[in-house]
Amino acid sequence: NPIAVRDVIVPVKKNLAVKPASNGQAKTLVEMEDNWESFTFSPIRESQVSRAMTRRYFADLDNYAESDIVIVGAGSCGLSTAYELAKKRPDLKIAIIEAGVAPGGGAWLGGQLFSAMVMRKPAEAFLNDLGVPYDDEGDFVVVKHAALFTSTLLSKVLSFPNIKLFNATAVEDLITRSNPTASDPNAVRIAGVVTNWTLVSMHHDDQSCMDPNTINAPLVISTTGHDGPFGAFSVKRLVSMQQLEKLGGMRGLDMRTAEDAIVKRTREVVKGLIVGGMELSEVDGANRMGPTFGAMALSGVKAAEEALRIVDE
Ligand code: AHZ
Repeated sequence: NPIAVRDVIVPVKKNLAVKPASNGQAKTLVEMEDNWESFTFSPIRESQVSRAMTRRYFADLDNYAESDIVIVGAGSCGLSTAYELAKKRPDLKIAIIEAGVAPGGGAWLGGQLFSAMVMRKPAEAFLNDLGVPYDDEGDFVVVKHAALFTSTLLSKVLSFPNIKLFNATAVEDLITRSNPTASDPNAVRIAGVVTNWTLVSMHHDDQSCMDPNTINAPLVISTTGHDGPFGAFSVKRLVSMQQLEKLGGMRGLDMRTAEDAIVKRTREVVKGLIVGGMELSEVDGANRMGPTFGAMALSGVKAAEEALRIVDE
């Protein structure tokens, strides 16, 4: 418990013993064409599917319980950070925790319900690196669909063997260790994250206490976006645990200043916690930028650079 039975499996009397898959050559799609009458899938038993999924998931939970870096939030900034880190350092174990089922945050559309995504120069360098095509409009470039950017970035990030994305999983708290300094005897360093499946996080009020899980990591990079039902998670927690006096609060929209500010200020805010992307606007009181995404990509590049500086210290 608490697991609901959703349907029953109807046993088929014959074929209960599943034969091992044939070792013959895999069929090509062309060979399947015009042969649909004789078409059949390889045999399977339901438990094989369950085990194929759960064995990997629990091995990943075990493996990533000690990670080198945890990235909180898989929006445009978090994914850009992950891409840069994994590209440069295949030796680091990187866990990404994303509260939503669908990773990508606000980067599936360019703005409002429009498709095209705008990036101001010089952020096209990131698109060139990824291999995402764009129209050059002078001082800015336009990707024909934001989903082309996000899906390309996501597919590259997920292909790195040293990255595991735990989606539908929320960071509920930060792990801290006492780290007193001359100016602040109550200072802490961040030493990992406390997680729970998001559906569980959403039901703390109407179910009995459901304790969370944990991931230890010497470095956490938080990119949870600006304040909202889920956003600005880590920096709000820094205030409630008295590691930041207060948040500056994101200011009104000004594309001209917002993007430079976010990239320049991407940094380690409290020992062991780098903040990037729009979450940072809440720390410093930077302007909102609206539907331009260059700062999210380059804040990710800067967050990765800061992280590697700390890791190599
Ligand atoms: O689900 C969130 C989203 O995918 C996830 N997230 C938030 N809280 C979390 C938590 N645990 C795990 N506690 C959490 N995941 O973080 C992701 C944030 O993505 P985003 O796209 O909102 O943020 P970003 O900083 O990568 O990009 C911001 C995009 C915006 S908003 C904006 C404006 O309004 O001005 N402009 C841009 C470019």
